[in-house]
Amino acid sequence: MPDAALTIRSLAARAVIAPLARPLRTASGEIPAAPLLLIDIATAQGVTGRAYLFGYTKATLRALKALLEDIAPLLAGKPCAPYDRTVEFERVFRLLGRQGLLGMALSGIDMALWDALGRALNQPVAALLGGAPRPVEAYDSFGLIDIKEDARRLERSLAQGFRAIKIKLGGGTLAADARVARDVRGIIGAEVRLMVDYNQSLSAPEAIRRLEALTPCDLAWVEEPVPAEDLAGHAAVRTARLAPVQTGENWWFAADMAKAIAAGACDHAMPDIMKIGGVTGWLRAAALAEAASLPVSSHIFVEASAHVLPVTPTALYLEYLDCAGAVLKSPLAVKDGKVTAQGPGLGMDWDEGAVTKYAA
Ligand code: SMN
Ligand code: MG
Repeated sequence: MPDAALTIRSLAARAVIAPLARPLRTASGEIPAAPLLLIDIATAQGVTGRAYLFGYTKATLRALKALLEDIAPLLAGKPCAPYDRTVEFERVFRLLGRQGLLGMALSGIDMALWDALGRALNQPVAALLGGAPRPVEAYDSFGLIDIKEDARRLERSLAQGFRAIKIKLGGGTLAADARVARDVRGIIGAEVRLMVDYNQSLSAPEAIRRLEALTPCDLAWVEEPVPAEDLAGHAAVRTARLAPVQTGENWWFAADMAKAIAAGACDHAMPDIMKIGGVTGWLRAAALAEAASLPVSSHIFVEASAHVLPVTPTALYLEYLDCAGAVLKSPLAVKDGKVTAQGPGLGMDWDEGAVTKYAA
C-alpha cells in the first residue's frame, strides 16, 4: 500500500494513428487505421495512469489533445479518486453538458485514474472493483464483408476459438445484405452465433424489411439498425420480433442508457467505456442493465472492457476489435475465443517505439 493517497500531478496527451489488423469498413465509410489519443496522468507519488481515446477520425485528435490539456489544471493537486473526480466534473460541466469530445475526454481521464490506482496497489482494476480477471467470452468483430477477402479471416476466427462473429451490413442493397449474411453463415456453420451491425444506416420500416429477408441466417442480434438517438425506431424494430435489438455504443453516460431502457429500445446493451463515463460510468450502466435484465456486451476498448465485464452482473460478450494493439507492449491475446484482463491497473504499457513511429 502507498503511504498516502495518490495525488494527481499532471496530464500528457499524444496523438497516434495506429494501424489496424484490417481496415474497418462501415455503412458510413472506412476507418483505415485507428486515430488514438494516448493519455498519461502522472501522480506526485511517481505512478502514471494510462488510457486511450478512440477518435473515429483523425480530425478529432488535435481538439481532443487541447481539451485534455486544458482540463489538466482542474485535476492538478487533487486526489486520484475517480468517483470524486466524476462527481466534480458533473458539477463543473453541468451547464455545458458532457456529450461529444468532452464526454470522451472525461471518460478517458476516469480510466487513467483507475489505472493509476491499480498500479499503485499492484492490482488489476478488476480486483479493485471486487472481482478478478477471468477469461471473458469474446466475439470477433468484422466490418463490411468482402467474402473473397474475408473467407480466410473468418476461418481464422473459428480456429482462434471464437464462437460468435459480428459483421457489418448496410453498405448496399437488401439483396447484397442477404447474400453476404448467407455466405458468412455458410462459412461459420449453424452453431456459431452471428450478429449484424447496421451502424444506424436504416429507417425502422427498412430495417424490418431487411430483417425479414435475413431470418434464415438466425441472427443473435441486430445492432443499431436505425440512428442511435431514434429510440422509438429501435423499439419499433424490436416489436417486429425478427431479431433481438442491440444498441448502446453511442450512449453518453448512464443517463442516455436509462432513456433507452425506458423507451423499450433494446434487448441487449453495449455501452462504450469511452462514452459511458469510463470505469465509473460503466459501473452505473452495469447496475441499470442488471435491474432491466439486459445482457451487456462491450464496445471496442478491449483492454479496459476485460476488467469491467467480470464485475458486470449480466455480462455477455467482449467485442474483440483490437484498436490499440499496435502501440501496446503487450496486446490482449485471444485464447479459445476468450480474453483475460491484464494488470496491474488496466494493463496497458505504451510501446514507445511504436508511439513515435505512428505519431500523428
Ligand atoms: C464500430 C466500432 C469501431 C468503429 C466504428 C464502428 C462499431 C462496432 O459500430 O460495433 O464495432
Ligand atoms: Mg456497432
